[in-house]
Amino acid sequence: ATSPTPADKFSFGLWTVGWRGRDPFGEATRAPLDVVEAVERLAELGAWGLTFHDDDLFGFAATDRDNQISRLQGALKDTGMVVPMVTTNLFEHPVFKDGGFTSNDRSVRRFALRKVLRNIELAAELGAETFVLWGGREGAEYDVAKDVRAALDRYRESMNLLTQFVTDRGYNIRFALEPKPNEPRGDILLPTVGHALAFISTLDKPELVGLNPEVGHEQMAGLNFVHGIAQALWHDKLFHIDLNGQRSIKYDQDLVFGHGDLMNAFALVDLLENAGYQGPRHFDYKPSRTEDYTGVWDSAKANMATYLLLKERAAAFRADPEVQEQLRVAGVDELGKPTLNEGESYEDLLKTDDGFEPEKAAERGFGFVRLNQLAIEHLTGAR
Ligand code: 3MF
Ligand code: MG
Ligand code: MG
Ligand code: MG
Repeated sequence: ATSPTPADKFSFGLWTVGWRGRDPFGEATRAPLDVVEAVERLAELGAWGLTFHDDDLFGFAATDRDNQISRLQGALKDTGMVVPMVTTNLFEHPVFKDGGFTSNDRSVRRFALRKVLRNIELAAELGAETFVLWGGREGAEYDVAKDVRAALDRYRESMNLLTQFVTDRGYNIRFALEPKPNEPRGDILLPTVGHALAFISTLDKPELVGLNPEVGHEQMAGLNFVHGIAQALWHDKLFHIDLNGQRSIKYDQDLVFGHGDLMNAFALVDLLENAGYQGPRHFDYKPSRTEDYTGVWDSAKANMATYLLLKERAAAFRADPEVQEQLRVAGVDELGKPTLNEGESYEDLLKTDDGFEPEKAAERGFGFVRLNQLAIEHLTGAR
């Protein structure tokens, strides 16, 4: 059950398996990875798709752009892999040190937009249906150095331009914003799922813009990722997802999926599999710096294996009659029932004395702990 197939829709960023282990304190620990090898290896492991930033494939200078694109296309053709999502790098080159779309320098903002427009053309050519934007440098270290309201105006101006562009060109592409609270900037704009959802509702074409939430990013802010994803689904805004692992509020760890908060990962897979999410299961992780290439491919495999294990465990949890009984005791289904009767008004409600006794109702034990223990027993394979 832990052998992935393309039907599972597992995809990986080229920058994930291709991460060379460079961090703020140390040099790279691994040699560069060629895109053709990345596609071939991932295909062998049962993945379905590869995603990339413009700079991952042909570098910022883009001197070898056409050749690299055709080498990628060749590998896709040979393996049957697809490119479901393309993204852009507006964070690495020093020109973006104060941001891309929201740099205080207007000439940088114009350059950033041109860079993105070009990469959207490439995304369309490769058949990608999602274009992710992670604004890692859209932020500040100093409160007096960034007019946040003006920055949001510029962010909106950029998103409105991009949605107009794909509409005019007839591209079948939607955008997914990726929130992150901090790192590399001291504070990043649109720091959480909730901030990004509110921003999207102010755009010209909100239907073309959704989210690409990342497990570790919400957890870096101390938030519950499953709650964030549930709300994104509720708003119909879960266009894409970055799966990985994070252990509490600290730097962005990008561990293998499930190697952080395993219980939250279990609940996440349960939610994704039962809420009708049809999009890619995309891994944005970093093979730890301690690993050689054997460790890189083992870790790529581990992401998919963990997802499939959790999917199997979640299905067993749902099918267990004891769990079903405990869900009933806990009132989990009861919350699905509207609070008022059909056609009932607040006047009716005010008039009704349904004999409710607060003291009596307060005696109810919800049995949530027993329910959670049943989840743990399924998760650990004890049931
Ligand atoms: C950084 C990230 C990014 C984004 C990517 C967009 C480099 O913390 O998560 O990875 O995911 O830029 O897809
Ligand atoms: Mg990240
Ligand atoms: Mg991360
Ligand atoms: Mg990410």
